[in-house]
Amino acid sequence: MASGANGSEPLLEDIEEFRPIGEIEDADRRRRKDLDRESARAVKGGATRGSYRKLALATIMLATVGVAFALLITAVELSKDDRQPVYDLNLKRGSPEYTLFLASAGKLLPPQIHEVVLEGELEPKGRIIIIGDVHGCIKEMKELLVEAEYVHGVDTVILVGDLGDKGPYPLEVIAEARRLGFYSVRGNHDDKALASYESFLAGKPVPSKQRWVKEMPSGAAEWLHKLPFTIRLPSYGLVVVHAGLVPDVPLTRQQLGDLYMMREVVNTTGGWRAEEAKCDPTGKLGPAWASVWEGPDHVFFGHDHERGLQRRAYATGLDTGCCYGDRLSAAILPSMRDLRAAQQSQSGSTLRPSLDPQDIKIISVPAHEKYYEDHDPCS
Ligand SMILES: [Mn+2]
Repeated sequence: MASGANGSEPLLEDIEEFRPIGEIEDADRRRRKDLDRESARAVKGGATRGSYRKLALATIMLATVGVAFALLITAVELSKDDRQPVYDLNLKRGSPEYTLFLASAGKLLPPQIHEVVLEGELEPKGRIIIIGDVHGCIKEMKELLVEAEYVHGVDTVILVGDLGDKGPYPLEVIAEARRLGFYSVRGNHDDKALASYESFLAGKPVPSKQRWVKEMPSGAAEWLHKLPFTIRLPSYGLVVVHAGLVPDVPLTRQQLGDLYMMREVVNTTGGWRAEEAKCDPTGKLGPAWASVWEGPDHVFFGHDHERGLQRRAYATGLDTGCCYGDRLSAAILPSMRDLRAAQQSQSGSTLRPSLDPQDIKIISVPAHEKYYEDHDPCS
């Protein structure tokens, strides 16, 4: 690993923690082989003493110990893996582009896939500002914060992911997000950046779109690596995710690839299935997932600049294509204190289970220029 600003190597340590199942099985097989060899040696020693009974007993005991040991190791490895129960990455999609996007997921999983931010972690007077796909547009991000009258240390900012690529200042966006303590979820481009960074560290070629990762400080890479796939704020009844959620599937059963890639859903006999129509030549274009999402959580997301701003009863899409020369947008939610006060004065009741769309204020600023032309139908 290239030595970064602080010279530490936690990224690789973290990766080690999330070894793919295949590797775990290989290690287990190796252990079993070693045990077999030990067992064979014991058998040999026993035979020279000429006692077949002792030999058989030793073999059985060793085999038992071996099996018990192997089971114990497997159990320990599996229990380590409990945090990531169902991450089939949907590699069966068939489209080579689709699998390309999932280059790093699975070996560079964050320590926390689904982060929860409790009310006690928010400033009581602070608002929630959720910002759409920034893609390196640092000027517009700063202008949007001014437009939002963002107060550092009071308001909570959450980015919907895709911080880099396409736009001109990916490293500055990451640095500013870290400096100001923003939350962010992982977007498909953050994932690609991580995969490219790993390639760079390993001395392998880096795709031209991610050349910027070669300048990325190790601390920034580590920060990027830790971004969860979803952030939930139970007090607001909201979830932030980069691309979307499949209706009727619990958060922890959602496929990781879908969380940062899906745009549409297709209704099947087994329920809804995520699609990324542009990336799947065989896929039939289904409805936008947000149009069939029925809550109860209100989902804020990005990734779908072609549909632009989406305002649904239980979902708000915030990718308004800043890097394509359109706009950078944000949703602003009142502080919990103000939200409670307003709702109590309206109905005298306690907080509704989900956000009312009228509590969500949308702001945006125009892009300074068109930074990127979309030649890649899959991004
Ligand atoms: Mn995206």
